[in-house]
Amino acid sequence: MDSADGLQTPQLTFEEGVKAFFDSAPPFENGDGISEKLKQFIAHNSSPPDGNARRVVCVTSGGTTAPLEQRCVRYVDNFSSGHRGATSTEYFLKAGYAVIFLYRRGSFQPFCRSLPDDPLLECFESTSDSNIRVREAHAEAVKRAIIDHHAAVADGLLLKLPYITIFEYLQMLQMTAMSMRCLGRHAMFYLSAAVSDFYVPWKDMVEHKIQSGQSDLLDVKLVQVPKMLKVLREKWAPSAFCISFKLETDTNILLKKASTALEKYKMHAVVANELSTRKEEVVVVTGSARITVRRDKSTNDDVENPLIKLLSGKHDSYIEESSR
Ligand code: PAZ
Repeated sequence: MDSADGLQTPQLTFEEGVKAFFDSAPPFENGDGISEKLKQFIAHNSSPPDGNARRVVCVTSGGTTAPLEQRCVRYVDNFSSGHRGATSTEYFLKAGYAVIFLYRRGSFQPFCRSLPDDPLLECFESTSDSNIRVREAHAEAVKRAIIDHHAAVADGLLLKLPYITIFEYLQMLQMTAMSMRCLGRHAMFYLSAAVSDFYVPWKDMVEHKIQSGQSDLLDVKLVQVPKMLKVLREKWAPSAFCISFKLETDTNILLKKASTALEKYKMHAVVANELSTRKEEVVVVTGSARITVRRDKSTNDDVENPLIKLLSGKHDSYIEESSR
């Protein structure tokens, strides 16, 4: 990449690129508070009052943004509604996992999928005596969302951590992974977030809103985000069971790209999905196997139901391997 003064910046090694990413990131707000929440959540689930230690999965969900200005008005976004992550979280909880839900602020939330777009305004109405009540049509969905969500949080089984930018996402993923190291093979990463491939390093970013009218061209240089899957596997949580996702719009390259990611980042499985059919079917690529998982339309099931059953079974085998 050329620097602003036109000189060539020397190529960084992978490790230098990772260091440069974190060194150049803006300060991580409330890092101590998040670290404390993670510590308590993991301690609670690894030695809970009932004595039954739980597996812990970190589900990443939604898309990261890459800001173009420090006082950000404009940014490059990554498509993801968060539906996959939110739905998967519900099925992981059902399967007995405790879930750290690392999600894009404003994206879909667990247990709220069947609520309308604007739940506050659409689910509630005022009564003649100026009270508020739930509209009959939404009563069941609101009740389920509140009961199931509050139960998961109150029982210490669901920890929700919001991010917006690629900086916040990777800082939190790193912190979460380091906190989960003590769980060894009982930890899982289910990385369904759509993560920026390119970003503007904080130190190269203009402070104020980019002005239009000065030129017909917007000249912004984006740098490749180091592939943190590799760092996660090798350094942050080397014993954890790791699943990443691969999204493509061209089905001709999807499985090849998923196999490459499996090998390159030493994932235990890569879930391949195509944009328009992602809610109908996915292909789980592990070793030389490619397993197609489809949703059961006859029961109006979610594709995440059989997917999480399959992956938690593979996680079982991974844990058992170590005790042989
Ligand atoms: O969030 P969503 O349900 O709308 O979409 C899910 C998804 C397609 C973002 C996810 O399944 C996925 O493939 N994530 C990884 C994207 C990537 O290749 O970077």
